[in-house]
Formats: sequence, structure tokens, C-alpha cells
Amino acid sequence: MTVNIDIDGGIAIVTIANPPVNAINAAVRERLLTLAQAFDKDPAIRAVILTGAGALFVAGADITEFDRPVEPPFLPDVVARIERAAKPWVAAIRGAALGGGLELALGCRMRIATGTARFALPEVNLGIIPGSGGTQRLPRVIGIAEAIRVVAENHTLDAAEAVRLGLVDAMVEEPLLPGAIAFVRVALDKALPLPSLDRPLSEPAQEIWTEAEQRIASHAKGASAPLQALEVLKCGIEQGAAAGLARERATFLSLRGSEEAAALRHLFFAERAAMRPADIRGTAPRPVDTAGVVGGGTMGSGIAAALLNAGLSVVLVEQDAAGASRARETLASLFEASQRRGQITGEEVAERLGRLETNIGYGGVERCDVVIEAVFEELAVKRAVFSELGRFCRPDAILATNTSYIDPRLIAEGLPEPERFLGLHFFSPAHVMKLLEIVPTPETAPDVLATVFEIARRLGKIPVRAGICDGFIGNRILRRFRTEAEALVRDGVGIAAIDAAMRGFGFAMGPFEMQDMAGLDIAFLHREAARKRGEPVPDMPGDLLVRAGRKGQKTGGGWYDYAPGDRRPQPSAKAERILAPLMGPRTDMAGEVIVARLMATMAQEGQAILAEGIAASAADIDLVEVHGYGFPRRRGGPMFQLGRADANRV
Ligand code: 3H9
Repeated sequence: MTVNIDIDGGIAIVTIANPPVNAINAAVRERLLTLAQAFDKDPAIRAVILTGAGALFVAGADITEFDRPVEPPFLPDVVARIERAAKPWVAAIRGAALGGGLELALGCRMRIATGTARFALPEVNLGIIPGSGGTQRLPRVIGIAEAIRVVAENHTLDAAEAVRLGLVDAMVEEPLLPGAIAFVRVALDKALPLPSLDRPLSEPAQEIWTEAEQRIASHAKGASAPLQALEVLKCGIEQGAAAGLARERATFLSLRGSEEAAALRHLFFAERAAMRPADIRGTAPRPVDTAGVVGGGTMGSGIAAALLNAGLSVVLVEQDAAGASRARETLASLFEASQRRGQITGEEVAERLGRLETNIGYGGVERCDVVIEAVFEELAVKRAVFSELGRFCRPDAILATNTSYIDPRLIAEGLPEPERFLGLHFFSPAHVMKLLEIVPTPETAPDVLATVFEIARRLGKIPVRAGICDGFIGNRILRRFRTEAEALVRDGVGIAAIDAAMRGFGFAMGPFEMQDMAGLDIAFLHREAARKRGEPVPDMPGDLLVRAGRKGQKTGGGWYDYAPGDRRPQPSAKAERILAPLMGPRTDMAGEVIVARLMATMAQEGQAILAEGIAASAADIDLVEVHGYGFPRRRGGPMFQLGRADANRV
């Protein structure tokens, strides 16, 4: 049974027990509706307490139902029935009350909560808006300005904030139910507060809407749900709750069926699945308290910052005193920047730096449970590091290389206990970027793999397991993507037109703007090395630019020109002249055709990666693109796009 009933002296206790997160599915809706009707007819029942089993109240509607047509009874009707019940319902909340869970609580006449309670309407993260009255009841309970933050800007209220705003009528201690029953008995002897929807609300100043619209639009990254949520809020204030509810339902249903919502749901489940790969489920991770990082450059410092942010102690190995103090300064300035943004306090900056030890040479690594090498991307240099680590580290310490291209098996050659070794490909800046490609070798032990997945979870990363090939998952697709973008240039399509098309699709930058920012020389050197090895690598347009000294922004020009101190790309006649020998006659290509061609290329490479077993699932490939390469989240990833294109063709 997903909803349990107890009766205590005239008070019915309704517990939603639908593990793991008490999501509201059709069975829960049906049962709640039936119960509300039955209790109203039962003279022995005076009031109802609604609660959730376990550590949380209710995480919202069951998202797995959203790929199917809506099924009655509908949640807005259930919430409305509870709100109008003759016997008052009181929500007793511990842990999260999210989405439809908060909407159910808003349908109750009162809410009591423990200190662990938190309240949010995260629907916009899923490309939808609250669909069970949340946009109309919440502003009438906590006021419009706060409701805008919760409904359209994904703000979470903690228990104290919820009490201050009047969302929670009283705080109770654990155990929750005895406290809730005592509260209800007292409350029944007094006048009850008005139902949420009947509470009066005065129209706010017009500026509140214009300011919110600007704020939301600037953060939405092209997503449509947040602004639509604001519109629905506004409708309910200006035209009344009934009009607001009707508008909310229509908007919810239309967004529920949108491609954007399907993409965001796909990523929601992909992100959760990535955390728990089937083959290591049940394998206990090794304990990890202290991590070593070899190399304190940009990547090494970023990795150290991520580890320190996650509460680990870090031993950072540098070659000399200058390198060690530079790394400490880099980390201090990263944490101080977080402090300036209000993310951490001055004490937290000091505490994090207190867990950092910067050493010259390998002293201290013998205490490390895991060591991550982040030195120059050259096989001999990396091998030298691991030969030292093999001597200094404990035999059970996990050793990882942060390589983006080199075969980890070559790096590990000669390492004692190779089963504790694997590749961990972080993305720069490593304390910010969510993606972590995990690249085991055939010898990596299962508990080593389980441990790095656990470390990734602690670091707040999205871990994706990748097989060994040139570029693993992400850089391999990136190379194909860039080659195809350059092929478009050869076909005569304008550089700026290609970039504009990809920005229009939702990337923050087009492929050429991106290359100019990152520098064209690394990929060029890569191709040159392959040519030296005798591999048949044809001349690419980018090669011509690098040979002419145009390596991107850092040299004042690449695909575009840049004025000194200005990062805005300007079309470059010089670049066009250099590229002329490889460019076909100028042709106009529609933005969607450019996008379709580049998407098809990415997906094709993705399919090859899947076929070779380099990625475990298509969803993993999408996670790599979204979390490591700026693929627009609302588009779901290249493999999701391929699935949609195929579905539309059928
Ligand atoms: C909504 O409510 C719409 C309404 O306005 C209108 C309706 C008409 N449904 O994250 P975890 C699964 S929209 C189904 O790893 P945590 C999840 O897939 C909803 N399944 O745990 C995973 O499954 P598995 C608005 C769900 O402790 C398992 O539960 N609500 C749902 O790190 C554990 O999840 C939200 O957007 C769901 N709603 O975090 C809240 N939620 O074990 C979404 C989770 O098979 N949920 N699952 O991999 C969350 O934010 C987090 O899951 C939560 C727990 C904080 C609750």
C-alpha cells in the first residue's frame, strides 16, 4: 500500500509511503482522494494529519509518469478536494517537500515541520511549471516577491525561512507524529486559518514583475519554463485565483509535452543512473580522507580546490618552492573569490586552506588514500611521476592520472599493483566543471572504481565511465565536431554563420569562437604529432591559421580578429585570405541545416563510441556533452537529439 492510515483519538494519520522519495503517482492520488471523501463522511474523524514515511515528506509528482498521457484523478483536483475538506488536513513535514509535495502541503489548512524540512518548487528544472496550484496558493501564503523566487527561480526555503514567511505554522521536534497530534488537538479548539487559496493578496507594484522578468530572462539560458511560471503567477494576481489556476493547468500540460521537458527529464534520470553503475553496485568503496595532487598548475589547483571544497585533506606536490607557493596562492584566491560571491565565509576559507599541505617533492603522499597526477600532458613526464608514486605511496593507495588523450595503460606501465590505477579526466576549471570521465584500465579493481565514483559524488561531479580510446568520449566527439565545422567552412559556409547557428541552438559559443578562446595550437600540435608518426592527417583550415601565427585570442586573432583587451570576435578579412585556398565558393546555409549537420556528426561519433563499448549508454554520452562541453541542457544532448530526429521521421 502506498498510503497508510492510522487513527489516534479522532485524528486520522495519512502517511504517503512510496519509496524511495514518496513520489505522487496515480495510486497515491486515487487513495488521497478517496480518503478525503471518506473522512468527511466519518463522524469519528475530526482532523487529518498528512505526512511522508522515512526521511522526507514528498519529492513531488512521479516524474516517470510524465512520458505517458495524464491519468485521472488529477493532482490539482486532489489538492483542491483536501483544501475544501470538511475535516481539516494538516501537513506534518520532515525533510523535503518538493513540487507536488509542497502543493499538497499548501492544500492543507496548516503546516508543521521539523528543523530538517525544506520547501521548493523545482519544476522549472524539469522544463515545466508547478501544475497543482502551487503558483496560486504559494503567493497567497508567503507573498508575491518570495513566491516568484520559489516558483520561477528555484529558490529553496529552509524550515526557519518557511516559519518566518508563514508557510509553516509551527515547528515541532522529533518524533514528529506525537508532536503533530498534540498540535492538532490544540488547533482544533481555535479558529482555523483560511485555506491558502482564499487568503487575501494585494496587487504588487508593477516594477516587481519587470525586475523579475529581467532577472529570470538573464538566467534562463533560453529555457522557456521560468518565464512562463512568472506569467502564470502574474495572471493569478491580476485576474484572480480561478483564472490563475486555469492558466497554470494549461501551461503545465503544454510544457509537460514539450521537447524541452522531455530533454530535461532524460538528463534527470541519466544523472542519477550515472552515479550508480550496475557493475559496481554493492561493491564497498575504500575510505578516503586525504588526497594527493601532483602538479599545482591550473588543472592541479582546480582539482585540489574541488577536493578541499568536499572536505578532504589535500597534499599538493610541486617541484620547487616557487611552484608550491604559486599553487597555494592560486587556491587562496579561488576561495577568496567564493567568499566575495558570498558562497563561503572567511572562516571557511581559512579552514579549507588549513587542510592544504603544499610540499616540494613527494613527502606526505605516503599518508594519501588517493593521489591524482595533473602534470604536463606528456607520456614520459607522467610515467616519471608514477614511478615516484609507486615508491612513495602505500600499496593500497589509489593512483589516478588526469590525462585527456594519453592511453592510461601506457602511463601505468611498470607500476606496482596496477589494479589500483585508473584515469580521471577532470575538466577545467576543475572545481567548477561537473563532468568527470572515469577511465579504468582492464586491470583496475572493482573497489577502486567504486571508490572513485564515491569521490565523484562527494565532489558533486557527474561521473561518466569511459573506455580507452583517443580522446575518450568527450574529446573524441569534440574532434569530429570541429572537423565537421571546418568541413562546413570548406564548403563555403561563413565562420560567423556557423557560430551564430550554434549559439541559436543554445551553446554559449560557436565552435570557432570557442577555439579562439581556448587556443588553436593544442589541436594543431596534436595533428602535427600524428603526421610525424606517419598518420595520414589532411591539412585542416585551422592548421593554416596556426602556421600564420593566428592561435586565437591570445595572439590577437584566430578565426576572428580581436582588438587589444577586447574578447568580442570581429570578422577577419585576413583569416579569410589565409583560408581561401581551402574554402569553396561562399554559400548561404540556413542555421537549422548547419545545426542538423553538426548534430548528426556528433551523434554518429556517439554511435561509434557506443558500438565500441567506450560509453556504457547513450545517456552517458549526453551527460558528457552537457556537463563537459556546454551542450545546452534544454536540448538533452546529441544522442537525445538523434532519438527525437528518428522519432519524428517515423
Ligand atoms: C511535480 O511535482 C509536478 C507537479 O507540480 C504537478 C503535477 C500535476 N519522481 O535524487 P536521488 C528517484 S514535478 C520519480 O538519487 P537524493 C530518482 O530517480 C517533480 N522518481 O536521491 C532515484 O531513482 P533510482 C518535482 C523520482 O536523496 C531515486 O528517486 N520534484 C523523483 O540524492 C532517488 O533519487 C522534483 O523535481 C520523482 N519526483 O535526492 C524533485 N525524485 O534510485 C526531484 C526522485 O532508481 N527529486 N526520484 O536512481 C530530487 O530533487 C531528489 O531526488 C531528492 C532526493 C532531493 C528528492
